Amino acid sequence: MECEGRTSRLDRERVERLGSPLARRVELYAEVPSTQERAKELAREGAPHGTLVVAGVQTGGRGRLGRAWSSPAGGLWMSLVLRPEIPATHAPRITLAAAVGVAKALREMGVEAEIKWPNDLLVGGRKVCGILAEAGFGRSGGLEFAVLGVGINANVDPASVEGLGGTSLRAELGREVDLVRLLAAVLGGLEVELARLNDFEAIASDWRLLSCTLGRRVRVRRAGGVVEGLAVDLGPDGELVLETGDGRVALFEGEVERLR
Ligand code: BT5
Repeated sequence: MECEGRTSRLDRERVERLGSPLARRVELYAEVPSTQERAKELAREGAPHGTLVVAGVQTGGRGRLGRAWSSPAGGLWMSLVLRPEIPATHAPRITLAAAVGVAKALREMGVEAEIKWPNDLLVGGRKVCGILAEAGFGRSGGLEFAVLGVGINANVDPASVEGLGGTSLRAELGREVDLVRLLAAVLGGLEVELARLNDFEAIASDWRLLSCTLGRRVRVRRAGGVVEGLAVDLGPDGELVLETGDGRVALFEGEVERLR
């Protein structure tokens, strides 16, 4: 099966020839409700580490907290089944590692991607990629699997994401992106970062360098209300540390807005 993007396509043979340890098993769809849901199904059925689900279009793509993720033709919509050997408490590191790995891959392609805490990749302040990591725990509480979803607006029509504050690689680079090459670069970046999940400081220091959140005054909306302050650091569990008028506050979830 082949999936038509706009002019690039996800060619099954080329995807299978990637030879990445993160593409040991591949399911490729022209269209699927959500690669994330499909990968979770596979993970629960025992699919091995490195099972990749990739689609040309998603009709029910989603982000965090059940939000919709727009996934028209031309994008790279993918989810990976991971079985990392890390304690369950380290699961939040997967999101950070993935943001670093994908940001580096995009930079190698000439796109100045920056990480907005916790999981967005922006170019010039516009979102080009969303990352969603979800963990599955065993009965004993150990981390059984993680499903890592990455959605990249590669060659999507900019008009379809502009209203969402998004941009596309094609708009930034002024040319079409080869989706299989992009996939290879992303898998390569992820492989490097995921191999060092037990070395949080290495990932965190790269995250800090790539971040567009640290050093800024921000307003964060979260379940407990709104907090404003100076974003000063990334904590050991991926939390954003804010310096506020009432001292330091660590945030584990929320939406960041930059203040001028
Ligand atoms: C995310 O959520 O950024 C994670 C998105 C993960 C998508 C991938 S695609 C492959 C896999 N399969 C899935 O079903 N999901 C994963 P969040 O931080 O909650 O951001 C969602 C918000 O981003 C939405 O509420 C919109 O405002 C905005 N948005 C939606 N689609 C967008 C797009 N294509 N480009 C830019 N922004 C978008």
